[in-house]
Amino acid sequence: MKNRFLFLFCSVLVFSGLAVQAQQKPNIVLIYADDLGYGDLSCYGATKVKTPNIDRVAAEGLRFTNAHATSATCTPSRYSLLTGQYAWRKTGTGIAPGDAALLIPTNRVTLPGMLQRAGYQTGVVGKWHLGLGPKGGPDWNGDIKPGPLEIGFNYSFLLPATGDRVPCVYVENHRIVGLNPSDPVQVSYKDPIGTEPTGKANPELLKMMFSHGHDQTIINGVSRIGYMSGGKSARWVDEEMADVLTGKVNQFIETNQKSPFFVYFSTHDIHVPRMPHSRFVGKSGMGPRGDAILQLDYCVGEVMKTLERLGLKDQTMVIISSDNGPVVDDGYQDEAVAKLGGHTPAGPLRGGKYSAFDAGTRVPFIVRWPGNVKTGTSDALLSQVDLLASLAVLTGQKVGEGEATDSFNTLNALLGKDPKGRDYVIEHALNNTLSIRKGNWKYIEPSQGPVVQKNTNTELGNNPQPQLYNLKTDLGETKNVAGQNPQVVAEMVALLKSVKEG
Ligand code: NG6
Ligand code: CA
Repeated sequence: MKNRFLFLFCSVLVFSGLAVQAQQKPNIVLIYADDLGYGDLSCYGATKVKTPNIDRVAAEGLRFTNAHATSATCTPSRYSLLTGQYAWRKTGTGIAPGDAALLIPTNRVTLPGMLQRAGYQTGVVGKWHLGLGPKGGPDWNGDIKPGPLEIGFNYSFLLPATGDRVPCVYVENHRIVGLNPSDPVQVSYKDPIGTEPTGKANPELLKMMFSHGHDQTIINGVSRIGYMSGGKSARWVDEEMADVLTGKVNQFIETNQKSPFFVYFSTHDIHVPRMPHSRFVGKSGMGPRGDAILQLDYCVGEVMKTLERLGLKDQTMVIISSDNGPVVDDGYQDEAVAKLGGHTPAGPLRGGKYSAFDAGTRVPFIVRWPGNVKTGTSDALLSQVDLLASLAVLTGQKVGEGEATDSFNTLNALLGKDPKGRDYVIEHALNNTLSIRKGNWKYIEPSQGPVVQKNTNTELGNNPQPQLYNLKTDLGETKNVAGQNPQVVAEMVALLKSVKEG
């Protein structure tokens, strides 16, 4: 009798546990901005530019002050986000050329693949920059695979690499959109291809002049990195890109509204070339960089409206973040420097995109899921590499032994229940310099890399000596206190060594 009672009692527990778990599978919308800095949003203290839609998401959700991309550039950050592994463990995961092969192995657990197993419909829309196709690069005029569909996405609509790299066409699932087979796309990152003008030879044809690099094939009046010929009917129009991508995200949400869905909206904004729609031109007073921030904010608003219209706003977890820190002049003369007007893209932090200083990787990070994520601000230490393990716990999935080994479950921090978060975070910069954030400390390992990247005017944070900063008293990393704290330095060296070997 007693046993039967116990059995019943346990069944009720198990049953109600499952019920809770089923309810807890929210839709997940991950809006991943490009090069958006810690100080670029008004909810993060910007006063010269206003981002009301993103601010609303933050006001209704949780805004993190100490969240990090894993790297100060795009490709490695995205690699880590999707695989739960630090990109620096694998060679060839630096900024990828536009004709790179798919960097993510197809036999490994990925964030979308894990969610697919949990019953999600998974989609990616926007910048990819993780390579496509087999070794040697993709067949642009045939089936472009392997790609997102082979690593766990049900749907993809991509800029193959970046807005400033050829080929300047959209790829939907396995095919270039709108390609005329009699005008095949050809791409080269070595020698010029075709007869089309380049920025270098014909600068008079440009709508926007380059400042460094970006002087190869001209597409839509903007010269790019790399050479391209053909595919005339398929070429994108930069000024329409934000609307095109947002439309695809909204369509994906609409199509999949009945099943749990995960959509990775990887915006082109606010990366170069900054060519916002005419609706935004001149509206920020800060030139195209500021106008692109307004455009990004608008896109977030449009996605939120779609969720609202479909009655999904409260059963959807919305995450907004960025792949790396900010850069002002990233290769085009777009007045970003001249019109900055007192705006501080990195907020109080030092460095920026490419840098080992904190602005390289400390980025905006906002989570909204009413009733489940606390509202307010959290100082918990968070890393994007943990999304895989954390969302696996949220959706009741197991990550196998030896898989996604750098990804830790920090779900409670994400939900606002744990104010501390991770014990430490590893950051990776352009020259492969690694740093650690732990407690109040920031340690940057010795590096022979350049101190400053002149073209972008970025302090890279490289120093042949070990650097240690106390971010509690010196958030701007101005005073290297490694000499005064040999014990702390030794601990950091040991920790970094163990993570590298792990
Ligand atoms: C750099 C490009 C820069 C940008 C970056 C990648 C030059 C001179 N600079 O090499 O413009 O494209 O790569 O940015 O070519 S990221 O956000 O995708 O990492
Ligand atoms: Ca980026």
